[in-house]
Amino acid sequence: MAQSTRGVGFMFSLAVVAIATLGETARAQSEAGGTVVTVDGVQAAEAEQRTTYDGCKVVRIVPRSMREELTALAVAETTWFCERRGIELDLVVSAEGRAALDEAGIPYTIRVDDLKGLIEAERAQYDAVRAAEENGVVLRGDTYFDTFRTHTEVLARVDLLIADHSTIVSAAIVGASRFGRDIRGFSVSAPDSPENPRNQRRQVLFNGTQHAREWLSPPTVMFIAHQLIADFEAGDPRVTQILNNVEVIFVPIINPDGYDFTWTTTRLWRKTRVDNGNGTFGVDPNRNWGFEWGGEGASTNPGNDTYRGPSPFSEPETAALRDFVIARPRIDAHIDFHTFSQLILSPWGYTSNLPPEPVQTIFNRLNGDMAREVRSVHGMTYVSGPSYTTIYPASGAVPDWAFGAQGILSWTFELRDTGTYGFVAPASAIVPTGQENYVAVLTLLDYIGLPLRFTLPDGVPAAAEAGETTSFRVVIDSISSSVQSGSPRLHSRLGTVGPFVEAPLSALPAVDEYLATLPAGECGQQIQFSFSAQTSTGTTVVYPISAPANVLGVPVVRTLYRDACEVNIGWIVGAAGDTATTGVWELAEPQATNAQPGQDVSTDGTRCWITGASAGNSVGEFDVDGGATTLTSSAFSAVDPEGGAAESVALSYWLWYSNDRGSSPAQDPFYVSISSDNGATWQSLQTIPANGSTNAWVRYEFELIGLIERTSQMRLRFVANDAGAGSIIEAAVDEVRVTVRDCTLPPVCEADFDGNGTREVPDIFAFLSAWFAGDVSADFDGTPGIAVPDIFAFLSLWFAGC
Ligand code: 0X9
Ligand code: ZN
Repeated sequence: MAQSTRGVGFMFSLAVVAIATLGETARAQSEAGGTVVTVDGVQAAEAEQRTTYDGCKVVRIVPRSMREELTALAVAETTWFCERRGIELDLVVSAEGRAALDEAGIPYTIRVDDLKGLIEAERAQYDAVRAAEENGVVLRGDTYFDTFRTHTEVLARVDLLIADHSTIVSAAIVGASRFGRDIRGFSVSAPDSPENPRNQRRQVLFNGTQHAREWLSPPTVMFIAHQLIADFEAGDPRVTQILNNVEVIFVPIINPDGYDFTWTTTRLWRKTRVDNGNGTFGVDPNRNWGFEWGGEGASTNPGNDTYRGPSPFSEPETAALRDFVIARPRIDAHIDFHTFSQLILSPWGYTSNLPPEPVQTIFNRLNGDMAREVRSVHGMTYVSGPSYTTIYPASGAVPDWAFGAQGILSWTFELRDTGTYGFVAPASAIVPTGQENYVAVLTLLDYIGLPLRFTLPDGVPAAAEAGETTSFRVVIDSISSSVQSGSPRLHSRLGTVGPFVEAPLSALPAVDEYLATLPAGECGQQIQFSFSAQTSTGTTVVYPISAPANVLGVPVVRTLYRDACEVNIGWIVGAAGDTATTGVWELAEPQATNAQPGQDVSTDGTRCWITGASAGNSVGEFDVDGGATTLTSSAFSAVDPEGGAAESVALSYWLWYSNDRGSSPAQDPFYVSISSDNGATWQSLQTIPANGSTNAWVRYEFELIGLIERTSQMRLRFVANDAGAGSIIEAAVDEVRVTVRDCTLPPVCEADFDGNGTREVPDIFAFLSAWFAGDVSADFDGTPGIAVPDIFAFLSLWFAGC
């Protein structure tokens, strides 16, 4: 991802802003009494002073000077980000605060209009789910993920998991918080056995909730655990393999004092609850870890949201987790779950330097793999990269300590969303967020647990061309072994039966990369395949893990039309009504920004159609502004010269769409229409809804049968629109294809003598006139020559019908 906005304008880390007193919500109004969720162990006094966020909005400010930034921070109730990737600053500001901004002449845009309403709706949702649960207690039911859960409820569920799955789930005690709340979790692994003792397996640690207000974090940790247990118990081969080799440790909440406080009192509390003695409370646990503690991106101001604490590990919570990790030298990997911004962040946070090789490559590859896995589930984009350059400098964060001091591969995950709901995610986000992160962590667990891990960096090819071989990359890597040179194999067959044919994978120059080449197949066939490789000690690993019972597959198609979008073969930019002033479509090599791709998708060439290819000085410089920009493709044919009317013909293209990276995100849909009369009339083909921004290349495929008449004068039209001010809109199109997927030609109906598609009486007359004329087309009896038996042969076909 490009950092085009970094260094532009004014951007100061919170550490610089030592005079700001954020985080105390002293100015946010509090109310006494009211409906208060009582949480075990919380002092009644705390519960009485609920912060109501009356009149508060989340506003986005683009400070033009350090003075403006300081003023904005000083009037804010709290911060609303971690995504400080550019010059924007998102803050929670009350009505008085906004008046102060107005007075100071600091412009702002509204990100969340009714914060109080959002928080109240969240509580109402919880109350409704809780009321429906028997005795208000979280039992063994499936409503657990229907809402957010208190610390007490989370621990009750942990106890149930241990009790209900005692052979695979064990307790894991971390310690206690400053105010005596339990910090504990559990571990999941295959049952202990003499041949495979549990205490010799590798370990991976997942924890949540260093930051109290990030409520999507504990259910995500819990969801991953539940899914792992369920898949293991269902006999899933991949999870079985993983849990035979790895013990996965889950600690859903490591800052329970802060977490309880967000339930009872101040919903947007971030830190721990220690009394700093100067009227302020709390240390940021994620600035308290003792590796390069107190460097860039950590505050010395106790009132600040990123206060590092008086000394490294001054907080019982971080000290307890530190001791827990040190006592477990088999922990190889760790993820600390936060919200929000959809990021996968690897070390370092304290410096822009990159980790040494070969770990740098390992981090890069796993970053990309995990982001790709996330996207494969619900299409969500999680941007990945080293912390410092991907978001901002942060010293004393857990991944730097885990990696720097303990050699553990460690990440910060920032879960959904990108700011629409921010910390106050709807409960309906719990399950999808859990699902997409589950598959991401599986690839990490594969890496830790398997002697060799296979990944396909470009995925399985969408289709293979009839009569041609198809090549794609395979990565085979390992944390513990090395690949026996020459051992990687492709096992493939044409069709779904018969033996698999073995062929070696050829090594590519890039580390751990190989090229697999599928044999040429016939249109309509399915090519099935799997891989194998050996470690240097002779262990064979196959992929997919259950091959040959389960293998991968690629359909063989016949391409009728292809435009790789490298040269303009007749596309038209612009249409009546277009008013866009920047970001007009062009055919060019794209330059990466936060919102647009850095590369096209076709394997040959480097160009694609894009709304302003240039990155410019900021993400908003060359995006679509001022209205619509229309792109109309050249005319193409969707008619198969060899095919029949019922043949399956697919239209496909790759599309990138981004509309959620600016200050008014998710406002504008993107439209695709199709014409079969050379653009005279159009019908809608696809609309990407305002909230459907992909920020990624996605391939779309449409069956044309039943959708539109197939002619030799088809056209596509793509419309990107920037209706509202402040939105960042970027779109790109590449690789337009028309393919025949089902290549079996329709049976010929011989009784339809005139070939008009139906068998009717006129076919008899047509036949008879050919017969009288002595035409060879009237020869139906198999013996040469046109004679009376041909009439009987034709009539019996005609009566039989088609
Ligand atoms: O600032 C943080 O602690 C994290 N963001 S948040 O908005 N959840 O507070 C990001 C920390 C990333 N730092 C490292 N991985 N070093
Ligand atoms: Zn956080």
